Amino acid sequence: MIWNEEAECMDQDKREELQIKRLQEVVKRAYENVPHYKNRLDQSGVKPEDIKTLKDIEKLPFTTKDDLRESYPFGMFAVPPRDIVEIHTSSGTTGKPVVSGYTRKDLDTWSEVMARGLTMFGADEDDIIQNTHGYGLFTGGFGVHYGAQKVGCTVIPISTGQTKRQIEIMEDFKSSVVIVTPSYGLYLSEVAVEEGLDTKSLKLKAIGFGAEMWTEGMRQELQNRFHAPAYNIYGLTEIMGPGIALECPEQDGLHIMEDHFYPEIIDPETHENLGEGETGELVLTNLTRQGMPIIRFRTKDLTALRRKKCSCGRTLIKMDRITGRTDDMLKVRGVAVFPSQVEKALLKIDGIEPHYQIIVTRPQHLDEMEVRVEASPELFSDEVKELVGTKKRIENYIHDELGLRVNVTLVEPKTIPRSEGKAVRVFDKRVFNN
Ligand code: DLL
Repeated sequence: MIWNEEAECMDQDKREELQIKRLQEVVKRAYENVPHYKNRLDQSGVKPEDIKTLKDIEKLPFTTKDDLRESYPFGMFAVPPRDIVEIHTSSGTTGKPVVSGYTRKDLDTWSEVMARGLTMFGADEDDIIQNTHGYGLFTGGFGVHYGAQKVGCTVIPISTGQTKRQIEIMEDFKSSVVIVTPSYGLYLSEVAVEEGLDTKSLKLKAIGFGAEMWTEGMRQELQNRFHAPAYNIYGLTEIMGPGIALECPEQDGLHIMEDHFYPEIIDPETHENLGEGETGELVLTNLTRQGMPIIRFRTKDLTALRRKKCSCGRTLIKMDRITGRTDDMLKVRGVAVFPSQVEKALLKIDGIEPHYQIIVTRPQHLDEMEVRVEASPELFSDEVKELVGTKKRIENYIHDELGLRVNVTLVEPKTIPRSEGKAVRVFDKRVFNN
């Protein structure tokens, strides 16, 4: 089944005509309504009228996460605030997160692209979707919800956590599709076994998973444990949320919804555009978004684009699954974490040195984050009670900063190696590239 055959199977020449028309419109709208874009285009000496072909997009300046942060909270909106009907923010950051605003029409687009993806997974009106993504400022919950309702599925908006209850509901409500982050999916399957459930009896039709990096091995595990195919979902808050690219039954790359999001791959160092099949940083442009159109957003995600004939019949370009990032952002249990946020929390606390390490592991398939911090000599000579109190305080500060519970270990003074160049603070022991 294909949700929107006209858009998804369109002849490439025709699609390019549509893309250039939409690109011209969106650049004009951004230029006329968003001061940031007017300034940037003026500085680069580019006028919206200069965009005559798709290749001309390369003349436009990039947009970065910092640009979006600087326009906090509503500076990137291209419509009056009253036309914005929903807001989400990027996960993990307190202080100044990235705000994403949607008009009614943008929510329709979001529903449309997610409906296309869920249809790729084989979902239809007869399906019951258990959505374990968080409902809230994170885009995962609502994005999947809108798409599933557009398809006409029955949605169980259970959100994250309550793992035993998730299992009970899967069994009792006979959920036929579950949406998870890969690590949560594996944890869920483990708890299911512990609870004595025979996962074969669930009769799951499909698993949709995304929001963080994963390995082919993890996908196989998920499929084996739940006896159902697992399909990749990609997206990011800045551009919309989940639904930018999704996997079809081939399970070999994700179809990008090119009529709404224009993809490019650049060399992250030279910023030059790379050719098909070459791995680099994904850059995305909103072609149809009204509330907050973003032009040439540097996602920092590493992938390659491939335009090959797909057995599913869709002509939408495919991207490889994400295997890395160009910055130090980590995703821990689906939450975006920058080491600088941990540092910010540590600086608020007396009795510790500014030397730390972040260690991320995945025991039992669920991410664990440990922060090792050096105690000051004074603190270290104090009583155990003091040390325990400081440990708890750091854990609470980090929780406030990241929205994530971590384990803090206070280590002896001068035991964290000093670096002479760029400090290596993050030890991500999860493996993503196999
Ligand atoms: O994670 C949106 C989403 C929700 C996607 C639910 C899929 C399912 P953010 O929190 O803004 O948005 O994080 C975006 O997460 O730039 C990637 O680094 C990473 N990411 C998202 N999907 C995948 C995926 C949502 N399928 C950032 N594979 C992105 C690998 C992913 N990484």
